Amino acid sequence: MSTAQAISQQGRTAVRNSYDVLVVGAGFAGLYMLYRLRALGLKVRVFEKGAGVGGTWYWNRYPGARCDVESMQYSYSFSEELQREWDWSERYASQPEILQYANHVADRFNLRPDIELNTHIVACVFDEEAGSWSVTTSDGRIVTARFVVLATGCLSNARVPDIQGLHGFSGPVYHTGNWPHEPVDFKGLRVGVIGTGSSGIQVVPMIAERAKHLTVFQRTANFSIPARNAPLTDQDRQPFRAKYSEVRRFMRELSRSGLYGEVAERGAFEDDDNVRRAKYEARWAHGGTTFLSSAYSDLYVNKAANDTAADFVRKKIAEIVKDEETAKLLQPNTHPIGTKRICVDTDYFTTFNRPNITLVDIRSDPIQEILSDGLRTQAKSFQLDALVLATGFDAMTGSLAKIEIRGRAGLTLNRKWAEGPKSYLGLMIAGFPNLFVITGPGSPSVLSNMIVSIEQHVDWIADCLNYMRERGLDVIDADKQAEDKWVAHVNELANGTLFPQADSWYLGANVPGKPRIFMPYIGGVAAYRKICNEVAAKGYDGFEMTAARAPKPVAVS
Ligand code: NA7
Repeated sequence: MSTAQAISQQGRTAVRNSYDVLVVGAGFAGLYMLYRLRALGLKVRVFEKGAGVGGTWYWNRYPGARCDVESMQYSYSFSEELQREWDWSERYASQPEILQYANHVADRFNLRPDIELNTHIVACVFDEEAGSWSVTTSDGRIVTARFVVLATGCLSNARVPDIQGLHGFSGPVYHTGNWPHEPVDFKGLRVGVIGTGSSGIQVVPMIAERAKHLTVFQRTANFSIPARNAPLTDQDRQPFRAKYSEVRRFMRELSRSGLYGEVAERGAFEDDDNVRRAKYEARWAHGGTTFLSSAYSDLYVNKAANDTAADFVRKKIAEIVKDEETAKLLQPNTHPIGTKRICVDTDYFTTFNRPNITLVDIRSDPIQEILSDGLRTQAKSFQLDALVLATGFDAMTGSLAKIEIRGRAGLTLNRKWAEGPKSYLGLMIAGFPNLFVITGPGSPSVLSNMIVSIEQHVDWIADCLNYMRERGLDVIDADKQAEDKWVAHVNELANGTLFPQADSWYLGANVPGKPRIFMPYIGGVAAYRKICNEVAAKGYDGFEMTAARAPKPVAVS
C-alpha cells in the first residue's frame, strides 16, 4: 500500500495523490463532472469500478437492453458540436450504441487520462481539521481530496435475491444488471427468467427466440407500452436538430420529466369515454413512456382517472395474448399504472403466443428452492439449463451503502440513513461536508430523463465549487434544518400522489428490510431546477460555507 507522501514545501504541506475533487464513477454523471471541473482548472481524478466507462450501460448488456427515453433526448446537451455530430441510429438506442456514445464522449473530450478504471472506492473519511476527504481505493491506496462527488448511479447495484439453493444450480446463472461481456447463447437450452420489470420485459423476447423453452417466473405483472422502435434516418434527425435549443430548454425548464413533448393539461374525466379511448389508442400506436404523461394531467393523483389508463392497457394485453389464462396473469392489478416505472417493450406480450414459453405465477405459487437442475415452486418443478435473474437493483442508495462513508464525528452514512435517506436537495447530506451526490435520493433523478438531471446537478456543483474558490472558502455542509425541511417536502409531495400505493424500488420496497421511504423528488425537473437556482442565487441558502482550519495542501504530481 502506498500512502500519500507528505513533503514539506515552502512551509506548506505538499501531498502526492491529492486532488481538488475526486469523482466516484465514470458513467454519464462522472464523465460530465470531469469535463466541467477540468474546465475550471481543478485537479480531478475519477475512479471507476468497471473496465470501461459508461456506468449502467457498461454493466447492463443483456440481450435487448435499450433505453426507454428516445435517443435524440437521451444524450448530452452541453456541447453543441457533440449533439450535431452524433447520429443515433434508432428511435430508442440499444445498449451497445449508448456505450459507444459514452466512449465517444470520453475520447472526444480527452477525458481518459484522468480516469482510473478497474478501481472502486471502499472508504471515504472526512478529516475535520484539513477539511478534506481521505479516500481508500480497492487496491489499498489512500488519496485525499478536498471534495468528493459520488456519481455512482441509481441503478448500479444489482440485487441477487436470497433464494434457497441458488448457489447449487449446476448451469450458468446470469443477472441482467451484471451481464457477461462474452456472448451468451441460449440456443437449444431450457432457460428460466425470474423477474418481469423493465429488464425482464426486454430480455424475455430475445431469449425466447433462441431457447428451446423459456419459463418466465412472474411475481408481479407489469404495465408495458410498445416502444415502436424504428431506425432513425437523417430525415428524422434533422427537424429535431433544427430546434434543439428549443427542445433542450423545454426539457430543462418546462417539463416535469425532462422529456420533450406534449404536456397534458386536461383531467381524464374532462373527456367522454370515446374521446378518452381515442387518445389512449393514439398514444398506444405512437408508443413509448409518454403514453401516460402526455394523456391526462391527473393520472398520477386520481385513482379513478388512473384506472381508465390501466384498464385500457389491460384490455390491450387481453387482445394480444391468445391464451386466456396467460393473458389474465399478464394483466397488472397490484398497483396503479405508472407507480412502478412503466416499461417499454418490443414484442413482450406477443412473445407469450410462442409455443416455447410458459408463464408461471410465483405470487400464488412461490418459489421454494433452486435445484441443481431446475427450480421448484410450491406446486411444481421445472427443469432448467440456465437461469436469468432480472431481479433489479438496490436502487438509489445501494451503491452508496457499499462504501464506508464517515462524515463529521465519525458518523457513517449508513447509520445516518438507517431509517431512510435524508439529504438537502438530494445534493448534500448534513454532517458530510464537501460530499456531493449526483441524482441522489431527494432529487428528481430516476423520475426524469437521467441525462437532463445529471447535467443540472453537475452544473450546479461546478458553479458551487467555483463560487467557493472565488471567495476562498473550502468547506460546505448542508444545514440540518434545511435538510429536514427538504425531506419533509419530498415526502409530502410523494404522499399527494398514487406512487406510495406500489411496492416499487422507488420506495425501497424491493429490498427486504430497506426502509419504506419514497426516494426521488416528485415535483418535476423544472420546479426542482428553479429551487436549486434560487438557493444558489441566495448565496447557497441552507448551506454553510467556511474556510478550512488547516492550510490547504499543495497538490504535486
Ligand atoms: P425491477 O423493475 O426492480 O424488476 C425486478 C423484477 O424482479 C420484478 O418483477 C420483481 O418482482 C422481481 N423480483 C425481485 N426479487 C424477486 C424474488 N426474490 N423472487 C421473484 N421475483 C423477484 O428491475 P429491472 O432491472 O427490471 O428494472 C430496473 C430499472 O432499470 C427500470 O425501472 C428502468 O428504470 C431501468 P416484484 O415486482 O418485486 O414483485
